[in-house]
Amino acid sequence: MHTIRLTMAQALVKYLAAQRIEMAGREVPLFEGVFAIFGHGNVAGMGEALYHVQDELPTFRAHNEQTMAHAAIAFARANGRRRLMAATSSIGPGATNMVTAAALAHANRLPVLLLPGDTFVTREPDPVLQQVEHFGDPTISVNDCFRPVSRYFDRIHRPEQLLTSLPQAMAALLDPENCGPATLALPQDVQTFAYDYPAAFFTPRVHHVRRPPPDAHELHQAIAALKQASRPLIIAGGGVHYADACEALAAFAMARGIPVAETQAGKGALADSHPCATGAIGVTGSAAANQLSEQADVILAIGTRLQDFTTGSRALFESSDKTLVALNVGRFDSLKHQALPLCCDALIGLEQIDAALGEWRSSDGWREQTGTLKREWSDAVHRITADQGLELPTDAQVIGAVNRQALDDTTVVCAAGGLPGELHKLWQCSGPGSYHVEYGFSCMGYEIAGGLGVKMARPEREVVVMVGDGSYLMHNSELATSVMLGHKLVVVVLDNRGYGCINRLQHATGGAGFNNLLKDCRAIDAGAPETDFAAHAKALGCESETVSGIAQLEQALVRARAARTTYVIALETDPLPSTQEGGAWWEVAVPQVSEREAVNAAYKGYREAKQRQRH
Ligand SMILES: Cc1ncc(C[n+]2csc(CCOP(=O)(O)OP(=O)(O)O)c2C)c(N)n1
Ligand SMILES: [Mg+2]
Repeated sequence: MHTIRLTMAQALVKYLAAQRIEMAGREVPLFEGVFAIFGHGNVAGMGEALYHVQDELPTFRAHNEQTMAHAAIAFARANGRRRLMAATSSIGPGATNMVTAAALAHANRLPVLLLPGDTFVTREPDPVLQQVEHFGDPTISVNDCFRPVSRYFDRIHRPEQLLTSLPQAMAALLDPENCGPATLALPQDVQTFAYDYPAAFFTPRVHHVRRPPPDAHELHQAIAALKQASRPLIIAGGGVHYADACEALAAFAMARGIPVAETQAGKGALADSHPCATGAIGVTGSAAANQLSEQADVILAIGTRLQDFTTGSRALFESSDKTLVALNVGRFDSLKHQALPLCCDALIGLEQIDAALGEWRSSDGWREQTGTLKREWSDAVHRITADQGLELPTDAQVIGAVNRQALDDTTVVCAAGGLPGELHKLWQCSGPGSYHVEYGFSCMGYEIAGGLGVKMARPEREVVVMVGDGSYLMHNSELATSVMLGHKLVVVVLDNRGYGCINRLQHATGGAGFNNLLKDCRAIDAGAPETDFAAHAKALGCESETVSGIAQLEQALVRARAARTTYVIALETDPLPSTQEGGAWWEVAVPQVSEREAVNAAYKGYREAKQRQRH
């Protein structure tokens, strides 16, 4: 047998560089590259190995392990889960910094290969710098924190374990049903151990993402349910995008006269101009989609996890006279909410349903109602997002400005705060790829790093990151990475001086303003610092400016587009208003007893609202 003598780390990167995938008829590398922050846990082993493969597998230096992994995850999502990145860290804090990113990828069913360094398997120098010693179990290291947030986890104790572990890791990353983070913990000594690897292990391999077909019985049941429907509705989730089924969905909805509502991950499946596009569904949904969901007789949920924001905490479309069909590539999701399961690939499922439906269409009245509600909602959006000339504009008005300035190839990126809800309700999508909001984990600090990952995946697109002051202050350092790599972002910072959405939630649950807006926080007499976001971004190498009001913002966006490097625009906004139109109830637990009358009143309202919830 022909063998090649390599260290474990050299073999690992050589294998990654040999993985390929077909995208749009073209064979391309599966891995774009590796984000890396080195320390003693990976610099000698992984660092040396990566140095030699820079042409096939580039290394990108970032500024924070969590956010570099966020960028890697965003890259995979913007590539429809078909192209990937890896992230390698040192041991200890570098490794645990990536745990949050692993959880984010897990919740969103997005692939990322995490390669944290680990302590010596020989244990000879123990305890090494940054080792957490577990008194009762020396086999545990901090990397065991990755287990509950990884779809695949292994610790490579011997170099030859790569031969069996790497193919499994690749399968987990590319499996549409169990897609998520794969973590290979790499003890620093084992990274450097040599082994005679079979040369065949490094033969280029072209991967293919499986498209599981439906079970005949489940398909039959789903078709029978749809054929009886006169008021059908489709909920489109992220799975529609990942199955590349957006076009098929648009054609199916049009031909059959079915309104389509979208989840956060599904948004953009249809362009807003599509006659069947009724906007967002759920807690942050459009009045059109939510009203239609209440009145629908059959709901076909495609590629969605049916999380609380989609179902209004199970109070939105849960009446017993409704049939829910859950078309999902994962059995786990297809069984939720007592749905009729249709467990298969979204594209194949749609094609087979369509082929069996004959002349069936929704009722004339339903299609008319869809058109009316769509028009009414569209008018509302224009009204809500119009410039009112306010000194402190609302989030909605800022969204209007950014949306008016956006091009067809603009992608808006966001994750946490008040913005995701407002964007879900109000952002008008030009089609697939135009909307990238991380709302499975809604992780503050994903925004800028996520924007970087999107830009790396789709350099031809304009990437606009919308971010609150809180999220910006939590993680902003990948701005410097975007400047360094020449991946230009446009970043709009909405400074409402605090955690605006949580302040609103606090009041809605009867609480007093406390520890959210900066003015309500413990501080010395001089008060909280007034952060100069434009100056901060400039210090990181970006171009930047501060503007006041919507008109100035729109002019600044034009300058930002013309700029060569990442451009940050900061403006002050009003923390109090949020869009009241549309929306649905969301369950947030309210204290059962309190000395505050407002809390007791909120609890009463909470109990009443829970009556509508079905289990
Ligand atoms: C990492 C993380 N910590 C805490 C939260 C809870 N949380 C959600 S939004 C938010 C405030 C965000 O503030 P900002 O970015 O300024 O947006 P705003 O609410 O003001 O629109 C907080 C604390 C979270 N989602 N993620
Ligand atoms: Mg804020």
